[in-house]
Amino acid sequence: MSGAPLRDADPAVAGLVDAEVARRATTVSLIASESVSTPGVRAALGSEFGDKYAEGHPGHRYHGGCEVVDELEELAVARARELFGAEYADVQPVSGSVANLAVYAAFAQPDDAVLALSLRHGGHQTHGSRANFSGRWFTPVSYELDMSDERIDYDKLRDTAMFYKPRILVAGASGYSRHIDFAAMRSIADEAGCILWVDAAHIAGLAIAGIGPSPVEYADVVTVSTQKIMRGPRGGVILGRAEHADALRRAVYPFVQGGPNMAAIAAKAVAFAESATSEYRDYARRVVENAAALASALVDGGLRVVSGGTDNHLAVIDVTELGLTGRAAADALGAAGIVVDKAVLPFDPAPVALGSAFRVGTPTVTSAGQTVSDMAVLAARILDVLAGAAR
Ligand code: DSN
Repeated sequence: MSGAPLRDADPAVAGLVDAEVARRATTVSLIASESVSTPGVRAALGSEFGDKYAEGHPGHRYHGGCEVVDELEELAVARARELFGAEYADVQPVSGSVANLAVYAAFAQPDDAVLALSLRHGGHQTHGSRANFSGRWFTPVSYELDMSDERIDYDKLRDTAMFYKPRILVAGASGYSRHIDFAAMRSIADEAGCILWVDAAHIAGLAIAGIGPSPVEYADVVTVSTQKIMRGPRGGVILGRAEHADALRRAVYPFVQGGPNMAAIAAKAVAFAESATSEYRDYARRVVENAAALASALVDGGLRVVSGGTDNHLAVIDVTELGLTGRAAADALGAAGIVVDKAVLPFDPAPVALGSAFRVGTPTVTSAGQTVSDMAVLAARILDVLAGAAR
């Protein structure tokens, strides 16, 4: 309890911070779900707000001394509602996954059917994986991509929804590179009589920049992660229609969470303000341009990109033709300083642990100022490394 700076107080942790800084400086991150938090976000995240307990919501706290954090949370909520165009916002969820848990708590009872994109076709573990609460406590039903174009087949999805009549229809993915037709999703949910939840963790940062469709006007509830394209702190947000406000509020606190991380809420408020600027919109546009350029250069180099390309910040690259597994490709690229995630193809015959693909995303390289011409260089290096690994 020396009060000394980190380097003196804990040389071991300080050394690991240095090692992570060095790792970042010497590698290129193409992890689609990562970006680089801004200096303002980092300052807020390290602020005194992190020490304050504030169970409850503004005006209704369990703890004393919450006058300032009430003001802070109200500011963050107002900014979130304005930025996303939402009737209701809760900025307390500590992560996207926890925000998702709160959505189940608000709208579903144990064993209710929840219809979502299959994990193997680009969905997320909180959308019904048996290894996750969502698959253990609820009844997961999946839809898949169409085999011919590797895109969502909305007619087939409608038939599936009408057959199962789920409690919730989930739109949103971790590995889908095409715009989702939220209007079609709304009409399917209406016909099947279910809640439409859009997990916009990946694409929210594009929607607020006017790039790609915004889910808010169509969905009953939308979940967002602030650390992805938005360059905010690690954390979640729930947006919803006013009619669902009470259920969503109670689902977050007291059902799922105790005291929120007020420093993260401060950092989210900063990120919301920064994301409302023309500078941010320009960055988001460049994220998408870079993803398209990277995917197209990889295709020109002989690789297949799932669905033939990308509309957003990510692409899934098939390495079957090289005789590599996704894991071998990701390992080879990692050893060459290019950090990617291994991935599975839709209809992948390989086990999930290996996969036949890798996923790339461009928020981090774009945050670092890289442009379309840098993507050509990066693609050439990726092709070189994979050719070496395939020998
Ligand atoms: N872990 C995230 C991803 O990489 O897609 C999902 O939230």
